[in-house]
Amino acid sequence: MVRIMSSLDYALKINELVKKHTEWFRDSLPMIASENLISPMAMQLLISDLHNRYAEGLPGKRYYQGNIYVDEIEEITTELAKKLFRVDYADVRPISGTNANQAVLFALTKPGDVITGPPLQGGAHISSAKFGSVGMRGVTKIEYPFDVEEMNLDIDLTAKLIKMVKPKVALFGRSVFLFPAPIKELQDALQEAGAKVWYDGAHVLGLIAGGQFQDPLREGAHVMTGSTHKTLPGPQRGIILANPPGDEEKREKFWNKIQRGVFPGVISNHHLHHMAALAITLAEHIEFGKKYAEQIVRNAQTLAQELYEYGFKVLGEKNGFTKSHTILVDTVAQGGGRRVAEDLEKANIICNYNLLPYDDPKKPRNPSGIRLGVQELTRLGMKEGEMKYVAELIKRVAMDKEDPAKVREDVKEFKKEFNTIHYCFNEDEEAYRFIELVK
Ligand code: DSN
Repeated sequence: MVRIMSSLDYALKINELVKKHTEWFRDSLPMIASENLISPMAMQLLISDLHNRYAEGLPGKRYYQGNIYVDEIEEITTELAKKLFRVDYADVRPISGTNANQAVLFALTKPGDVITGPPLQGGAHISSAKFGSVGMRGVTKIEYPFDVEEMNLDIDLTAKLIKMVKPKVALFGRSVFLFPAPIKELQDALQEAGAKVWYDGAHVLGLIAGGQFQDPLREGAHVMTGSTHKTLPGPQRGIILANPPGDEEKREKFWNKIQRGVFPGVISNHHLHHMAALAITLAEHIEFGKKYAEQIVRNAQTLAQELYEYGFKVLGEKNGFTKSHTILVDTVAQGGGRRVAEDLEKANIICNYNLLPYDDPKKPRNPSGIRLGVQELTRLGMKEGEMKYVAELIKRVAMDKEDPAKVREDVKEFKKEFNTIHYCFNEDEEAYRFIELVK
């Protein structure tokens, strides 16, 4: 007999699925380069009353009553962002990295403008694509030439392109971001073109804040966008930071445009519970970010070296594989990116298949590579020794073609020792928490 599910049954089913998901991640090695674990103190604020409320505009200039404490929270969050990133201008209202990118596009471009940016198969974020936010704004992006051996932009050709195109905005930053963007090296070309320089730091925000990777706003970028839940291990949210060009009046004008791009440009309410959680993350990163960022980079370099020694084709060899949290591996010899990523998932090693610079961007479903990120494993307390074992587990699945179910048992056993959160206040609390639905 087919039993018809009631609404409550569906609610309980969702509860059960969330529980299963949480347990699965507890028993896995999460290695998606864009994810992380929020700290216990920040997590608590996500279920506060702030979740239920609205605030539009800026502190002291709202369109709703009831924002007395919200205003203070927003002011503190903004100050913490300025302190962490050593900037005069910060907007903590965007609700995601893409949303922050949309706000900048609204502020700095108009339909019909031309901008320049990295190519999709060279790791550019989807929001900069023709079918993403850039295209939706009616803006055309001309792609920088990419050097596969350097795993970075071809500096000479990029300089020529910028001088020729004279883009309104020159975009840097990627979602597969192994090495710093050559903003310093391109300064002459950027100035000659009179371009506004925008850096999408979503992936590497926590590294930048921790003094690793590069320092875009002091290397020539005028504005930096980011999401706050990748190497910066906070709530799912976005941020905009700026070092605008010119005198005081020009700087203020530039910043006002950005802030109008945020509201009323691309958001209404800005998810206040996430904003309060972000304040905790920023405070924690001021305290622990340097050590965390340093360990992330050491871990990524160790994992890359180990995989390389096992015979994997790890990209970026010429420059030491990576200077960030990310590693890119060409897995054609092991059956292709998709096949390897799916086998790894069966072994509870979670990563994603990824386009490589020489892949056809029109075929994103069957690319040659996998992307691995170590920021979450580092957050769980793993160091270089553990990275060597992670490389061995990956090799057993991808290279030796061992039964993923067998490897999964070893992953689960290994992971038991690494399920508490580090680099935050209240260290050593349980990482993968599940809150039962009230029945
Ligand atoms: N594109 C996502 C990633 O890098 O995984 C983030 O937006």
